Order: sequence, then structure tokens, then C-alpha cells
Amino acid sequence: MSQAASSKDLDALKAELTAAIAATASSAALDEIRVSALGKKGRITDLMKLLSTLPPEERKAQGAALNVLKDEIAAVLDARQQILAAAALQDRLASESIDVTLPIRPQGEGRIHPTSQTIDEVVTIFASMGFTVAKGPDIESDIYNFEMLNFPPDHPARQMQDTLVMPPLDGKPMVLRTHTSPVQIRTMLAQKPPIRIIAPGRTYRCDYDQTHTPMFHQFEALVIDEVTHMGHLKGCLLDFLRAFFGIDDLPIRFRPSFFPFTEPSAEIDIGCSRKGGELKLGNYGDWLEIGGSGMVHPNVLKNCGIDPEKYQGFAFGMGIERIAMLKYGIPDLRTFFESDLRWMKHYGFLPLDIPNPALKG
Ligand code: 2NL
Repeated sequence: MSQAASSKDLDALKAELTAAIAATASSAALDEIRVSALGKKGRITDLMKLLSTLPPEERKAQGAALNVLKDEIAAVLDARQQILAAAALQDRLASESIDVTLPIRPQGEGRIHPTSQTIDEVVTIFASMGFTVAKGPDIESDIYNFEMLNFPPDHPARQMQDTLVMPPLDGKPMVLRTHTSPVQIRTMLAQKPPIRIIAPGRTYRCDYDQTHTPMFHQFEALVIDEVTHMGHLKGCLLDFLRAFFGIDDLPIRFRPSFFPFTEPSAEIDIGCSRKGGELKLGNYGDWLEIGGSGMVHPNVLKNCGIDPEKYQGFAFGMGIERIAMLKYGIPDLRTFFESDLRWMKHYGFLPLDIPNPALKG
């Protein structure tokens, strides 16, 4: 027969455990004490296991005393756990806080490039009309850049003097894409109509003067559905151009044109005035070319596995830098690519001051 622990023994154990608990600095240390006291082989648990070996007259009093001790220690452990958790939270709040009164770094010199700004604006407007953005590689196969777009083999754009040619890949002729149309080809090959996408991105041509750089940006829009017609094309262009330039009565005009990949094709003009040698956009009677458009050629649809008897659609394209120059009064295209910080300071945009056409009025 074992002997019951005296109430003095129990008081001493309680004092020892309480002091150890009060001295813990972490949840892990606290857990160790919890296990050493109340765990399967804990000191209080061990004492409870001895109960069955006590004479019946001692068993009841000892059991009650141990239960009280167990509950008291559990309560002290829980209280300490709450204090440690609150302290840990305070530490995190203090170490992760941000001093919003510090000056911005590096002294607010950075600007958003007008090309990036303009792409953001174009994407925002088309997103509001239900378009999604499509992307593709800058280095394209001759097939996606020309062949699938119904360019005849002898078309002048396919000659070396206009196109930057890359080394062949797996025996396939490769080029730097001369337009973003191959992105639309990839989309039509991968998706079933209805299709409504815009493809903004870099394009490359072998040309350099005040209005041409070897790399520039353009965006193209593509809509394919069963009943899409030229009225939709003109309405879409009118909504986009009025929103982009922020001119509510900006007129547009179609002029007959030719592209291998559209039929019929049309140049897009917007209203302007050139009075006094100053170019002003608006309803002033004069016209300025802004891009090209048309109904997607049946051969292009066929090349992409889309039945031209069931589906038709429109496409158009514009130069990003060209519309940026007109909107923001930037006179020379070449300056977009010179990385001149003074130019960026003048024409660039502050990150927190982005004029977003979708948030206008
Ligand atoms: C311009 C003219 C245009 C397109 C681009 C297109 C794409 C496919 C099929 C049919 Cl996959 N058309 N794109 C159509 C007409 C004009 O761009 O002046 N761009 C700067």
C-alpha cells in the first residue's frame, strides 16, 4: 500500500508549478510544463494513478485534493497562455508596423512611362466593354505572322527590308512579329467563338525616322460571333475613341482600304482641326488617320478552323505611341525609347495620380 501525498506536499507541488508557469517566456516552454504536470506521465497524473493503491478511507480525500490541484494548475496554465499570446501579438504589431510619415523613396523621382499609361487606359476601356487581354510571344513563326493572315507569298511586308528576321527554329522561318495579329490567330486556334479580345504589345519593323522606330507598341481588337457586322465595328470604335480622348462628340469616318486579312477593310479617321498650325481633336471638319480596321477575311477564319458560313467578325489596330502622342501632345515618337529622365519627368505619370478614364466624372 502506498501512502497518500500530504496536503503540504500538494501545496509545495502547486507552488513549484505556479512559479515555473509564471517564469515561462514562450508557448513552447508553457507546453513543456503542461505535459510535465498533466500529461500522460505528468506529476499530477502519476499521483492520480496511485489513488487505486490507497486504502479506501484515504482515497476519497486524496482524489478530491488532486482534482482541485489539477483544475487550479490547468487554470494557471490557461491564464499564462493568454498573457503570452497577447504579448506575441504586441511584438508582431510593433515589428510589422509601417511609419506612414516617412518620406517616399527615392524622393518620388519615378514616373509611369506614357506607353504603359496608355496601355493601361486602353485595357481599362475595353475591359469595361467585356473584352479580355490576350498575349503572345514577340518572336513569331512566319506562319502565324503572315501565312495564316492571308498574306500572299510575294507580299512586300514579307521582304527582308520591312521585317526583322530571326534564325529559324526547328526548321521553321521565324520573325520579330510585325503586328499583334498572330496573338489573335493563336486565340482563334485555341478558343471557340464568341471571341472578344484585345492584344496590346511590342511590335517590330525595320524602319527609323521621326514617326517610325524599330520597336513600337500597338493593340489590336478582335470580335468573332454569329451576327457581328460593320455597324458593331464602327460603334465599338466610336465608344472607344470618345472614351480614350475624353471628347464626347468626337466624330469618326471610314475610308476604303486594303489589308490581306480583312474584307472589306477601312482606314479609321477622327475629326480634327489644323488651324494656325495647331492640331486639335474634335468635331472641326478636318480628318486625321488613327488606325486600320475591317471584317475578318473568310480565309483567315478558315485557317483558324472557324466556319466563315456560320461566324464573322471585325478587327482593328492602332499604334499605342501614336494615340499617346495625340492625347498627351508628345511631338517625337523616338523620344519614347530614349530613356531620358527629363523627358519622363515632363511626360511621365505619377503612380498615385493615374488619370483613369473609367473613373471619369
Ligand atoms: C493598323 C491596322 C489592323 C487588323 C489589324 C486583324 C487580325 C486578325 C484578323 C483580321 Cl487575326 N484583322 N487585325 C485588322 C485591320 C487592321 O491594323 O493600322 N494597325 C496599326
